[in-house]
Amino acid sequence: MADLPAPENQIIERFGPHAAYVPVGGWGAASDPDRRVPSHCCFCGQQCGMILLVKDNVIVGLEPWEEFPFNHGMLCPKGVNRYLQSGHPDRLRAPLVRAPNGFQETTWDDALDRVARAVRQIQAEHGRDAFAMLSGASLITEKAYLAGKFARLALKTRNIDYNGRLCMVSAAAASKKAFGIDRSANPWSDILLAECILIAGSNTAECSPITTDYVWRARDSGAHVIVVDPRLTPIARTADVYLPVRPGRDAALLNGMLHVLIQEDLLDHTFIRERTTGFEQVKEAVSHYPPAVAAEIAGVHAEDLVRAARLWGEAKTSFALHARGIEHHIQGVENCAAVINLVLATGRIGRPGCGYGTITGQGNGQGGREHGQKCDQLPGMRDIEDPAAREYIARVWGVHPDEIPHQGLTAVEIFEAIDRSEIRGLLSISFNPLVSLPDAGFIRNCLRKLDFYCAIDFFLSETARHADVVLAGSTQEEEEGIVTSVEGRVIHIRQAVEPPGQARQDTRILCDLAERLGAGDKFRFRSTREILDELRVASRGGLADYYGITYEKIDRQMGVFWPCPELDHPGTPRLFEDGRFYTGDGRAHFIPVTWHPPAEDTDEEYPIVLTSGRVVAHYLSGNQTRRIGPLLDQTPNPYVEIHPQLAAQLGVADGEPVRITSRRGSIVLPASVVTTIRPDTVFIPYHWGGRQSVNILTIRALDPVSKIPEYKICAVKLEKAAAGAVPAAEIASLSPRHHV
Ligand SMILES: Nc1nc2c(c(=O)[nH]1)N[C@H]1C(S)=C(S)[C@@H](COP(=O)(O)OP(=O)(O)OC[C@H]3O[C@@H](n4cnc5c(=O)[nH]c(N)nc54)[C@H](O)[C@@H]3O)O[C@H]1N2
Ligand SMILES: Nc1nc2c(c(=O)[nH]1)N[C@H]1C(S)=C(S)[C@@H](COP(=O)(O)OP(=O)(O)OC[C@H]3O[C@@H](n4cnc5c(=O)[nH]c(N)nc54)[C@H](O)[C@@H]3O)O[C@H]1N2
Ligand code: SF4
Ligand SMILES: [Mo]
Repeated sequence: MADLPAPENQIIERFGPHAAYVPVGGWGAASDPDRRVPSHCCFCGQQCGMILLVKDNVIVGLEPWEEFPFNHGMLCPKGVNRYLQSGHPDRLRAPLVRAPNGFQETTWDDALDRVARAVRQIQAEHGRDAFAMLSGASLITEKAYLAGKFARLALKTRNIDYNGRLCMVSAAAASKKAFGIDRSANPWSDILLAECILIAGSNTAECSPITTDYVWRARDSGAHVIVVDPRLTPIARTADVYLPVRPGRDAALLNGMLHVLIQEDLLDHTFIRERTTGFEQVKEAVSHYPPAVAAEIAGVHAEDLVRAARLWGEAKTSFALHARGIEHHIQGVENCAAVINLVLATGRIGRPGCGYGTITGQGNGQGGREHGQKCDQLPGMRDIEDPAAREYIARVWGVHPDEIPHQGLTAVEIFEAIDRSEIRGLLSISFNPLVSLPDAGFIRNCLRKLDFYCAIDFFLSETARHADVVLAGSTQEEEEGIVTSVEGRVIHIRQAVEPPGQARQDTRILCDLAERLGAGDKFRFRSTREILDELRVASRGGLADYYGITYEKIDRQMGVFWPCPELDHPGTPRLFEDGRFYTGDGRAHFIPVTWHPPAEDTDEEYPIVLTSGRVVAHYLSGNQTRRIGPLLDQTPNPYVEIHPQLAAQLGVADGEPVRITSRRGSIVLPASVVTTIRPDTVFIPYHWGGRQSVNILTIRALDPVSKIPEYKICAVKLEKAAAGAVPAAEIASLSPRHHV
């Protein structure tokens, strides 16, 4: 593999170490490729445009795609290094079956027959819903749509859910309630026009690096920035007001800000009267949060809270952004609603420079939550329990409405049903739950209880190591398709290479399995284009209407924002411009919020708050980025961020091992002593498995509405550990065999 270009060949933008780069001359083996394929990053929801350089069926390098309007050629370190995934020696090249000493390769016929046999046997003995499916939002939308249809018509199970359940669902539920639709309301160009930007629970610079560029460009034009985060993240360092909230106290803090807006009459009364419902109830709810009370609960200074409220209230335009920091809570939906209440009270939505959005996480975090791989959803963002929706989708699929199973269990609930032996078989695609779900000890036991487990992946993940059959699937760049980015912009993923060896395209695997399960006639797709054509019709008339979206139109327009109901419709970059919302009454709905404590608050025995999240170099469970040398070098191992005061109490110096224990388990990690975290809180990045996994400690507590886990808070105790107690990366059993 070629070396990275020397630093002098890079223009490192002003962003410092967590930078977005514009490479000069490209990355990797930029010379003499067979083809240049303009496409998008396979990682996060920013979905940066980039030109893939292909030689001999391998992506060997990248060039900036300057014309793509979202990122103008800029990439973060993950994007810059993504090409190293192609042709990787760890790549699964044939299906695997469990053998006495690990896995052995087999033929596709044998592997698929085994899966079909297991499905039939388990369903005959325990009922159809005893076989479950888990899917993912890294998948292109065609695959996501196919997964939902496959579960309902081929597996005939109600139990399908997806990894967006760990990610997007709190924001989705709040947006659906307040606006009647679940999409960021604005194109990101509106950020540039905002006078005030509120960022709550988002490590923007590391996790949505291109969004940082928008925020900082707005700042250069005079915008004020407010950041709410228990850690002084890179974006927080450049904020006008930084509110170092104690984890799990956002609802009180945000209610406190609205209290100030009401008291100081910084409201848009006309908007509230003509375009909304429910303000009086919200006014009553926030009356209990005067600044002193809210600040006391939130662990911030009351003056800062008031200053933040005034900056928001006095601005003429504004943009509110939030991410998992306020969403990964048992109060996740209410936290999002509390942000929306600020937006509605000041009437700042549906106009240039006036916006709101959750920052989507996974590559297809948006498109992956629209077309039916959620347990409660049918394509087009339709409700699976709505009789009209069932009837419409049944017609598109050529079945009777009664043949579509009803709502099933969510991701964590599926594991709880496995624990109760109600679910006996599992098929997963694009999901690594052993690393990513909370309470990893429990999840591991569930995997052991399964009668049969099949994983579809292109790298052997920690979870796939528990499988009976592993099907060698495809990466993002191995099938043509669409993805919907953070802005709601539908973009075109071009196929750059074919799957290597015997590996197969994910869509073909699902269609082949459907054939063996007796549903082949519903899965006769010869290409993803044919899947998109069916999806367009299936979504027609739904909230997420894609009928007017084709690959060619996306190419012509550099993306199409949905809804796009007709072929000659240009798409809808900014929602609600006509003043109407997608709710039954056409108005936006205020939602009253009352703060309540987290599922597991600190006490004498477990006195410290543990929170978790990400670093710039790694992606999600790390199954992809831990195999890429430059990214692994940047952050080779997890660590625990500790404030110097707490470190002194523990007698721990930077780099020394610390044992972190919760009621569910215990791990040892090196201390990273930093002044950028609250002294009552520690932080661990979650991209590692085995004994390095923070999810050994986290709690299996769910938001009652969205069913998202409370990853962002549990109670722990810390002690200095013996020298040498930090586990080495578990190379043989749990970590990648090679990295390139
Ligand atoms: N580098 C990188 N980028 C990614 C990803 C990745 O794995 N790596 N994953 C993508 C995905 S799927 C997602 S979901 C996004 C996630 O993007 P983010 O949500 O920005 O990332 P996190 O690190 O999960 O958490 C964000 C911040 O929440 C803060 N926080 C913790 N508890 C609280 C709290 O109670 N209140 C508040 N206000 N803040 C709190 C943390 O200190 C952290 O800085 O990133 C996407 N982009
Ligand atoms: N403690 C803690 N835990 C967390 C979080 C946190 O902040 N703290 N964040 C949560 C969040 S927001 C998220 S999104 C989840 C993510 O958790 P997961 O979804 O489990 O993590 P991924 O690494 O995306 O796992 C996806 C798997 O899909 C594979 N894959 C990717 N693309 C494709 C494809 O096109 N086809 C196929 N067949 N396979 C593919 C990858 O190789 C990988 O093995 O983690 C959650 N877990
Ligand atoms: S990981 Fe996200 S920000 Fe980084 S290059 Fe890829 S899409 Fe862009
Ligand atoms: Mo996520």
